[in-house]
Amino acid sequence: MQGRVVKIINDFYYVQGNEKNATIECKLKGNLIKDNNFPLVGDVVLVELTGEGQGMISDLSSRENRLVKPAVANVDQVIVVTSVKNPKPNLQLVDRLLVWAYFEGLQGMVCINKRELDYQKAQELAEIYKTSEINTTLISVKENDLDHLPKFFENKTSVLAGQSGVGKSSILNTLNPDLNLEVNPVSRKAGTGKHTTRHCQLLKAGGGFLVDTPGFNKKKLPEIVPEQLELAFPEIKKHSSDCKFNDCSHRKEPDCQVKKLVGTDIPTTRYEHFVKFFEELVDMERSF
Ligand SMILES: Nc1nc2c(ncn2[C@@H]2O[C@H](COP(=O)(O)OP(=O)(O)O)[C@@H](O)[C@H]2O)c(=O)[nH]1
Ligand SMILES: [Mg+2]
Ligand SMILES: [Zn+2]
Repeated sequence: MQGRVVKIINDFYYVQGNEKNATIECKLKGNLIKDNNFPLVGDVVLVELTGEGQGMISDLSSRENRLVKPAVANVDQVIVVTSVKNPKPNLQLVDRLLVWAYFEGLQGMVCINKRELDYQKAQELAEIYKTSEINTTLISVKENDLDHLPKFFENKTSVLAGQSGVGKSSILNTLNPDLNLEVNPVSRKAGTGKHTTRHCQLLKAGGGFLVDTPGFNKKKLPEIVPEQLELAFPEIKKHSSDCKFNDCSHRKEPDCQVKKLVGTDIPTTRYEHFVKFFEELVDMERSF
């Protein structure tokens, strides 16, 4: 049978076949070990059944893509989760994660949780990303207001990313109560939450596969040249051909159409993060 690796613990690989099948506990066949061909979570594999709920993995299909952190193969989408408050939204991290998704070749979207804590603020946050032409949705796990979420990840493999404490594990538990993932109160001292999600696995929820990640509060930029950065900012890219200089970096150049639109068509925080990331990339380039 064919299936998908959903979890790896030591040298046991847990493979899920079609929806009705239970997970098969597998070991690897010698040929894969000899060729150093070790499956990752997310890989599509061929399993020879050896007993009730047990088997041997004999082959793996070629990967569409693979992420290093989290280590998952065949991902379609990154859902960047943020909260309206508690913890305070870190929009720079949201934008960083969107840049990361873009350059991994993945679709990126923003999910704003805890909307019940401040409806107006939630709406303002959503406007930022809608203006930027990024798929955005508002939810509240607490008020069970997330029925509209599954349509975004049906039949896809999505990584849930974002600060700890924003409600990633809570989203998964609500969509699939069998998961019973650990949910931790946002730590009061730092308002940042704890890191509780440890090993990476594919979780079935809302008609798709999701990967919960431990909150990463930092993310390095991809290794790109600064001039590529605007590709990940659709609202900036859209106007860059109207700048006077065709190599305009939208920072100090005269007659920059992008700068003119900051605060209207281009949200201020998005522009600020663009400039910040651009300068980080320039520094990275210098250090090569
Ligand atoms: N007020 C409110 N709290 C929520 C909501 N969703 C999750 N939480 C709480 O936020 C805290 C962190 O949730 P958790 O799922 O562990 O976040 P994660 O670190 O992103 O996985 C927990 O105390 C949850 O009960 C929500 O919609 N509203
Ligand atoms: Mg969690
Ligand atoms: Zn410009």
